[in-house]
Amino acid sequence: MTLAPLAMLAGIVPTAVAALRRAVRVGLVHVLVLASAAGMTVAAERPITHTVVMKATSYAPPTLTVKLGDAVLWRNEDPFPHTATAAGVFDSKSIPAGGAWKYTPKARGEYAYTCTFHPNMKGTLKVE
Ligand SMILES: [Cu+2]
Repeated sequence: MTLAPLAMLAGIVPTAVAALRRAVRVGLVHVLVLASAAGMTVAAERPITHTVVMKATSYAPPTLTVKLGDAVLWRNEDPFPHTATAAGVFDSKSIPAGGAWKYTPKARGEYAYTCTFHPNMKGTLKVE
């Protein structure tokens, strides 16, 4: 009478243990997947260089958002010079036709800039 439940228990316990082992393995796999996903995110957040094209007397894109540590390259594709100038913050001076100027923002903030030769050219650099 007491042997039957014991036998049942003996059959169930190894099954339960196996199920538990499986669950732990699956959990470990999830932890590894999450860790590698986090690793990829860290890799994607390394400083990069963004490009703003100066063409047809405008900046493209007109608004650019970067992370602190990233660099911005203004590339002049017009046949005449431009500047990227945020008074008191940064000033490319004259960038000749076909030329470029690279700048790495020093602080977070939102910087409106313009071209000193063409005041209608307006851009915004957001640094997060
Ligand atoms: Cu200009």
